[in-house]
Amino acid sequence: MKRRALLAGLGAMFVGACSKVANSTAGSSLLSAAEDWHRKAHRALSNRTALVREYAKSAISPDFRGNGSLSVDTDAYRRHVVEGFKNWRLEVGGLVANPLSLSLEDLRALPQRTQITRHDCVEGWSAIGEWTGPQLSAVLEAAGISEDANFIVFRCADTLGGHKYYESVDMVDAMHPQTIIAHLLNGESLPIKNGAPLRMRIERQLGYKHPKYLTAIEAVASLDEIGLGQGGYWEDHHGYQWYAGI
Ligand SMILES: Nc1nc2c(c(=O)[nH]1)N[C@H]1C(S)=C(S)[C@@H](COP(=O)(O)O)O[C@H]1N2
Ligand SMILES: [Mo]
Repeated sequence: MKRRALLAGLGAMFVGACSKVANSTAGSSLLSAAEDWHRKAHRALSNRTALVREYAKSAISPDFRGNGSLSVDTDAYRRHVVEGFKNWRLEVGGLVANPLSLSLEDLRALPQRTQITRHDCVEGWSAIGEWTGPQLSAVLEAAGISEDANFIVFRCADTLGGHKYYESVDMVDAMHPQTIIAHLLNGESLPIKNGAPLRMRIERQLGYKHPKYLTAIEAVASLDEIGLGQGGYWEDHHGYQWYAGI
């Protein structure tokens, strides 16, 4: 829906700009350049909705290594571990009509997607794993996501280097069919090192855009007021690019 709005916006920009210059010869070539640009923008956006490769079970890495935080150093988290995460909640809020507070059971009751994908970390390693969970799009639709939402912010339980971990994506990645809230890795509850009990899989993005220890999902119009305003822990504190598409 956002994609349509964005494309309509791009279209309107060109109608405005092009009607003034279309009558001259120079204007005609300008017009076709603009049309090319528009077509390319359209193509770039439709590429972003394509699926990433999915692998056979035989390709699964024997051990999916952990990276960044390998646990959460709080009493609350240790209590959740002891309780088997039965009191863990995922809050869904921000620009939504019906804020939600979901248990693992609630998430398991939604239609599930299982996908075997390759995770690529910018630090130079990859691993293939089978992830299962509901699509983020289903949760956002259940919450009644507003047309004014441009980004989804993911809040996490851990701190890394003294800062709360968080990340964000735009609506194209949020609504992508392979963007899931994973609670299983290779058919088992997520190991602690891989983000138990919940972590995002945003398969069109590099590893640091897949938040672990997920506590909340927030729909926002702008990232300016979130963290230091760059859209994520790595962007705010280490100068990483916000868009880490693959
Ligand atoms: N909450 C949280 N999410 C995180 C991180 C982290 O430190 N904390 N590290 C990121 C990085 S850099 C990578 S490569 C992956 C690692 O996922 P893994 O531990 O399952 O291998 O998680 C990402 N998500
Ligand atoms: Mo990473």
